[in-house]
Amino acid sequence: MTADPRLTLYHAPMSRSVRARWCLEEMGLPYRIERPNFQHGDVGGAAFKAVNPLQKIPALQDGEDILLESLAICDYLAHRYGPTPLVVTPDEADYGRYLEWTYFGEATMAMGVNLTLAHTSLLPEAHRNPGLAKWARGEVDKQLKVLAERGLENGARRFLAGDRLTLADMSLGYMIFLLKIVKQFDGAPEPVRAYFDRLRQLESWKRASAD
Ligand SMILES: N[C@@H](CCC(=O)N[C@@H](CS)C(=O)NCC(=O)O)C(=O)O
Repeated sequence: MTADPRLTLYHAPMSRSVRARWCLEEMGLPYRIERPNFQHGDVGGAAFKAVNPLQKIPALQDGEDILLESLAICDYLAHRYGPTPLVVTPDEADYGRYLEWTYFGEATMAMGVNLTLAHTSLLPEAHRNPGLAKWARGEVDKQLKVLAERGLENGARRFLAGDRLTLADMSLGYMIFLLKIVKQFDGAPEPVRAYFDRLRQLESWKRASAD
């Protein structure tokens, strides 16, 4: 009989828990999935507030501890249960760009992507603001251009740092995934589209994003 896994991921398809699950899959760690009811504004109902008072997905339970924030969860798994090639270490040449792109996914890109998503799909039509949607989409376009030119060096780089899959790709890959879901990715620069095609062929991505 196998023991219950120590790690539990609170997950919803297409949400940021895909990042955490991608990391778990890539590292081959045993985990259990909990699926709170993903109702916007009241995820998991009142009971889920004990896990995440903001009622957001993902959350990771490790024994008695609960950790929030998708990229913090990835960083935690990589360091607590690593070592893993998913991390670029300070002695490697690409350490700086690894940090830059890992943070970029949530700190810079999320605002434009979230507003695009909200004002093109998520909100009821009467609450959408076309001007805001246009502005947000413009920000995202600039970011995708920078991702193509500075991040992927116009296709010369297969991954963002260290010439291998890292947490930086998990950070950005998920943002691109969101844009695709809301049909805002078609006009993206070619190196970014080719990059996402590479990512989504990975078995770990397929398992993380399947359901
Ligand atoms: N910065 C957080 C964002 C968490 C977040 O906003 N999660 C979304 C799904 S991607 C959510 O739970 N939304 C439900 C809601 O807002 O009601 C992270 O990276 O974990």
